[in-house]
Parts: sequence; structure tokens; C-alpha cells
Amino acid sequence: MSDAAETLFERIIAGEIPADVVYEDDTTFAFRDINPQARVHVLVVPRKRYRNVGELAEADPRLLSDVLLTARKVAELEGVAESGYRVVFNTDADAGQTVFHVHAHVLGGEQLGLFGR
Ligand code: D5M
Repeated sequence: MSDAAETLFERIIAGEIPADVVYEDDTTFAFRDINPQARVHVLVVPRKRYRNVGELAEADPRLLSDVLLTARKVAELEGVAESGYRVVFNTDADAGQTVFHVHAHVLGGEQLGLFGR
């Protein structure tokens, strides 16, 4: 995929592809994962595209902080801030990253399994 090509998430942010939006602000956008892996499974993306969390952290740590604060906001809105939740960033093939616009998975609403397979 060319880095110049628009990603699926840019099309969702632009409203070209429908999504179940949970929260949005000036810098971030949050919507339900189409293939939920837990009772609560929301994706948080920065409006500005970086390929993965490492590139985001290097280029714009303030924006990474915004993503994490939106993850906490989503947990509050979804009622899982007290019971607990997990924030996951997949990076490249072995982690199963499929959309190359950095996104945090916010997972919760049930007892989550351990890491790994
Ligand atoms: O996560 C990419 C995630 O994106 C994966 O969990 C499915 C989700 N996805 C794919 N298409 C959509 C649409 N159209 N709406 C909502 N969620 C979607 P990764 O970490 O790259 O594997």
C-alpha cells in the first residue's frame, strides 16, 4: 500500500464510510470496532495519520497523549473506567496490524484473557 493512499480510517473520519461513533474532538476520533473482541471494543485514532504508534510518538508526542486521553474518555463513556480496560496498539504483521493509520484498541466490559494467542 502506498503511504499516499487514503486509509479506511481516513474515510471513516471524513464520513464517507459509516461508523458507530462514540466520541470525537479536534484531534481524535473514536468508533466501535466492526469485529468486537470484547463487550466494549472501540478504536481511537488521531485525525492526522501516522503509520503506527512508534512513528506517532516520535513525531507528535502531544497527539499520542491526546489519543490516550480519548481512550480514557471512551472508557468513562462506556462505563468501564472503574472496572478496568485495556489499550492495545498493534504494529505490523506479527501483531496483526491491518490498517496503517495508528489506532488504539480500547477493550473492556468483561474479564479479559491474558496476552498472546
Ligand atoms: O485493527 C484494525 C481493526 O479495524 C480491526 O479490529 C477491525 C477494524 N475495522 C475494519 N474495518 C472497520 C470498519 N469499517 N469499521 C470499524 N472497524 C473496522 P488492527 O490493529 O489493524 O488489526
